[in-house]
Parts: sequence; C-alpha cells; structure tokens
Amino acid sequence: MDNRCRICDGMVKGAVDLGMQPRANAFPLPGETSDEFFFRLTVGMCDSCTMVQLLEDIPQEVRYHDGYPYHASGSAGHRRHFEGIAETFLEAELTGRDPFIAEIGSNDGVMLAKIAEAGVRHLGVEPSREVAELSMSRGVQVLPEFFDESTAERICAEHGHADVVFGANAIAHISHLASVLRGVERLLARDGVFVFEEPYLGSVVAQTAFDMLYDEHSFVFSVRAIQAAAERFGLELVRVEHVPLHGGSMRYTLARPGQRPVSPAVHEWRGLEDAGRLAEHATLEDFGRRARRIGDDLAGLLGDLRAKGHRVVGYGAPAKAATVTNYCGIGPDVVPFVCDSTPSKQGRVIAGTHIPVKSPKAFSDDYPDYALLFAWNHAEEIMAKERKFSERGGRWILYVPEVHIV
Ligand code: DWN
Ligand code: ZN
Repeated sequence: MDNRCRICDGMVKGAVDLGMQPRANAFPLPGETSDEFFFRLTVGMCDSCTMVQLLEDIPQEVRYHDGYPYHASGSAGHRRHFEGIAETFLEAELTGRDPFIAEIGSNDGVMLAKIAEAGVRHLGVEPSREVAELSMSRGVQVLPEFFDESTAERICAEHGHADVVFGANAIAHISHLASVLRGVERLLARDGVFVFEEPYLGSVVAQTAFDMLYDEHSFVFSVRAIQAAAERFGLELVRVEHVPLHGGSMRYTLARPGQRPVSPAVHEWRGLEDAGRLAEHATLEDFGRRARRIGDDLAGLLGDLRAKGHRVVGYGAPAKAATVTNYCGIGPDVVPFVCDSTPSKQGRVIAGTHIPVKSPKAFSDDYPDYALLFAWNHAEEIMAKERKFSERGGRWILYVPEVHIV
C-alpha cells in the first residue's frame, strides 16, 4: 500500500502493518460496540523527506471529539514535567514586555495553568470540549478549535505575534501538519520559538514499542524529518532534547532561520540517526517483524498462564492498549478487565477487544496473580503505588522492549 506524503507529496511506502484497528481512544460503552469503526493500521516512510506516517487517516473530528478521554494531568510525573516546562518558558522566553504564548492541543491545561497563574498572556487551542472546560476551570484561556493556518491568522489578528508556540503530544497527531507549520510561521514573533515534544521514532524503534502506533499518531517524528519539514516551511530546527516521557520523546525547537544558534545536539542526533539507519525503509520493516514476534510471545504467555489457571488483569487503559490487544487478539476471556485511574474511561471498554475498564480499586480489592502493564511508560509510578501487589507475590508482565515478567 503506497500513499503521498502529507509534508512533501513524496511517495510513502507501507512498512509496518498492525492489521485492522479501532480508534485507540474511542472507549465505547459496553452497549455501544456493535458498529465500531475500524481501519487498517499501516505505517510507512516517505521516500523523499523520510517522514514516518500513517497511510490511512481518520478525520480529526472523529478522533478529537467533545468527550476525548485522555487527561494529560493523569500522572504525577507528567504534571511535574509540564509544570517544569512552564517555569522554563517563564524564565527564559516570556520575559519581554507583555509576552504571549499559544499552545496547540492544550488538553486539560497541565502546562498553561502555571502560565495563567503567573498572569502571562496565553491561549490554548483545544478542540475537545471536556478537557478544554477542565482547563478553563483552572484559569486557562482556550479557543475550542483545531489549529491550522486560518486559526493562526485569527489568533495573530486578535492577540498579536507569539513569543512561544508550544505543543506536547499534539503536533504529531495533526495530519494537516503542513497547514500547522504555515500557521506557526505566520504566528511566531520575529525571534519567537515553536517548541514541541512528541514520541521519538528512534525510541519507538529501539524498544519495538509497536503499541505507540495508533490512529492518533499520524506521524512519528525523527530529527531528520523535522529538520526537513522546518526548512520547507521557512523555519529552522535549532534545538533537540531527548525527554523520558512516553517511553522516549524528543523536544524540538524551531525558530526563524538565523534567529537562534543551532545547538550541537541537532548535529549529534542527526549523526546518531544516520549511524542507526533510522531513515531506511528496511529498518521499519525489521521493526514490523520484531513487533509480530513480540505480539506472538505475549499471546503465547497469556495462553500458558490461562491454561495453568492463573488470573491476569490489565493495568492502565492507555491508547496503546487498543493497539496491543487488537493486534494480539487479547480479549476479556484472557484479560477479564483493566483498571485505570481516569474516571472518564471507567465503565467503558477498550475499543475493538471490549475489555472492561474499572477503577484501580477493582485491582486492589482482589489482587490477580499477574498484572499486564499496558501503561508501561508509567511503570515506576504505578509499581510504587501498587507496592502491596508485589509484596503479596503478584507479578508484572511487560512487553516492551521484550515480553518479560518482574
Ligand atoms: O499521543 C498521546 C500520548 C502520547 O498520550 C495520546 N494521544 C494519548 C496519550 O497516550 P496514552 O493513552 O498511551 O498515554 P499514557 O500516559 O501512557 O496513559 C496512561 C494511562 O494509565 C492513563 O489512562 C492513566 C492510567 N494510569 C493509571 O491508571 N494509574 C496512569 C498512572 C500513572 C497511574 O498511576
Ligand atoms: Zn515527504
């Protein structure tokens, strides 16, 4: 299956096929599963600009609806991370007279609430109503819309140019990325910066984190592909920082060409990517083969445990759980429920496989023999919280970077 690149119109050749998948964050009610939406989850790389992207795309209005269930404030680690980013902006970028910051996909205001507290002019652009309202209740100004070139024009007319445009786990979700980059270029002040952090292709590939692929991740960014995209839209990649969130993300800083010095890290990461052949089709195909083996290993382990009469329950209902359960054919017969601390997911089921989502109390009320950790990127926080489970002999099953039990 081939397609045209959303950035440069080059040819995108499919390399990883994870089969028919639902919308990862759909979380239907148990009675709403009869007409679920499925699409073929195939990921490929552009022959020309090397951008890794989904071949088939789902309209954004279907993905980011009013009841979008993911809350970025849902983990203490994430809250600290985003508050730290806000503090850095306040100290290093928002220091002029009456500065202005805009955030694309501001979710529940986890970052902007700190900016609002400091009394700095800001605007979150967030189309999902429930999370937008949550952020408003935290004092954040929100434009409840999708960000694109025309939104940028209007923001600019109303608020003036932005010193900072920020996005976290949002920019790689937007299939009209070309329009976003044109909009950011329009919105940024002369020496403004566009800072965004997204799951990093190098980390996804190195850990065979195939569950990071789902409908919302229209792209998986690399330094090389972002550098090329920035140039195409009149910007320059001036800084990259690897951050631990979501199993390994990269924070990119774009500026107008020549406005900021290019940090040596940009060349270093490019060098690492070239040495690791990250921008090669064969690398993605190999990733797909490893994903198949890990998926088979996991299904095999769960089958063995079940045959021996062990009880396995899922921990966390991240978007990733939809990919892995649908890919491996894990249903409620194998994992009777998952627990998750997000109230808007509880009482619902994982899309496609229909595993019920319950509150963490259901886990601690009757500990299983094994807990399958779907939220593996929060392992430290969750295992610390559920210390008692391990103390009573419970074991954790992880499948990144390989299937293993701890
Ligand atoms: O791009 C996206 C990323 C990067 O974040 C999204 N579109 C949505 C989201 O993906 P995710 O759903 O895979 O994110 P998380 O942060 O891995 O989700 C963790 C899940 O685990 C949440 O539903 C909350 C839950 N959780 C829990 O039940 N107990 C988390 C912690 C820390 C806990 O202690
Ligand atoms: Zn391209």
